[in-house]
Amino acid sequence: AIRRLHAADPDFARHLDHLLSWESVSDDAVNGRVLEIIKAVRERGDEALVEFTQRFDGVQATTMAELILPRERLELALTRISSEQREALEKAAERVRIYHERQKQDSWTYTEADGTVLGQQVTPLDRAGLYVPGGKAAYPSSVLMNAIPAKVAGVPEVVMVVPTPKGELNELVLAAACVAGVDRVFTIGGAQAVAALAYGTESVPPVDKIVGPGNIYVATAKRHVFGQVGIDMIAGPSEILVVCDGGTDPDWIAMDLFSQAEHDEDAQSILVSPDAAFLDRVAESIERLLPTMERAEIIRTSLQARGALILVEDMTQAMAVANRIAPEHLELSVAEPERWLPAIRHAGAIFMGRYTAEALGDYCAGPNHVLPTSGTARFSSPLGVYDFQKRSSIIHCSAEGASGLGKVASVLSRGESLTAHARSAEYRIKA
Ligand code: HSO
Ligand code: ZN
Repeated sequence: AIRRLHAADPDFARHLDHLLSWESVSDDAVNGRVLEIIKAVRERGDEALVEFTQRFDGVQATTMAELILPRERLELALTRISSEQREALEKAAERVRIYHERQKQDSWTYTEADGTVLGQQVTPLDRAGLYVPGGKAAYPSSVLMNAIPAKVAGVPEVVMVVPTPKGELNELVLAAACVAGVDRVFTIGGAQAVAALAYGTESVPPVDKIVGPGNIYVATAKRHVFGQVGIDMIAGPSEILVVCDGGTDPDWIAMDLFSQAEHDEDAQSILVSPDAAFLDRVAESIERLLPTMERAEIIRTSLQARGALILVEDMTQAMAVANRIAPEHLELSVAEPERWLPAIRHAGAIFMGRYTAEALGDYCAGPNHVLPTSGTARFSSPLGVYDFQKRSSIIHCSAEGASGLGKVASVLSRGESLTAHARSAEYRIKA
């Protein structure tokens, strides 16, 4: 059964800390292997890539040419899926695009009285790399969520890598890549694909930033190439926190908890409510519905290991618990969600009201489903267009402006004993 916690329990804070604690595995053996792989790809390029792909993915290819999918192959994938699937992908992509258009940052300038102009110029990255996992977590929806913001930002080239264990292509993933506007796909994966994207090989162009989820080898490789390229956050297991006032159908809430639990055994699903009888009813729904689930075993393990039903005094206390958890997904399944929204300080995405299932946000509402996990919503934000844009400062001094600023810079630079700085500024001071 899923654990029950009571916020009035004097040990509650300790129990909650324990429940939330999550050690992202860092394994010395994995680290060593990954460093070797990166070194080999840097030194031997395509040759090493092909070798690793044969060895780790069981792929027959003997040249990199066989591991490249042109845009036409993506278009073919679009004809191989059902029209229902195609329409759903296109609808989702359109909504994600419209939402993300709003995130675009624009360049700006302002002019001072003496004619000096100051500003910020926003530019997209030249090239972004998208990692897509091959195995059970190959999500076409994640292709949309990672590639569309890059395209909206104006990134000219989005390169995708996806391993094909035993050479098997996932048509839905390729179709999603097509719809999202991915420019090139390489059927490589693991640390070797990350290394190729970071440093480039004869066939794989080096990118400026690598985004997308992956297994421990991929995550470890991303950490190692950070600095050479940018990376997105390293995602932990998926989480959902539902806050419910007791007025929602308990079956709906149970299924919302399952929807994250089914991602993997380490996923975390928590319900908080001030209504003890409601918690009983949800517990009953969980027991009744669980055996009907295709992924019952994963869900059971996840709920047992990391799930909880938490009884609180009132909604104010529920908000405090939510902020302590800083969840990736927060459902406010209550009568007046707007009333509680201002009290939420930390959450990746907030799902308002009884009708907004998190699953809608995972696929097609519009906002991104790549969100900060493991409490990192305290200091970070959903993946967005801004992750594929950067800013350059603009300074354009008028003669008068340079003269005025020259005096300030001169004093400060002499204070730092940097006389070239001082004289450079002083040359421009009007006599
Ligand atoms: N809930 C996941 C995203 C996803 N759900 C993909 C279904 N497919 C992110 O936490
Ligand atoms: Zn999900």
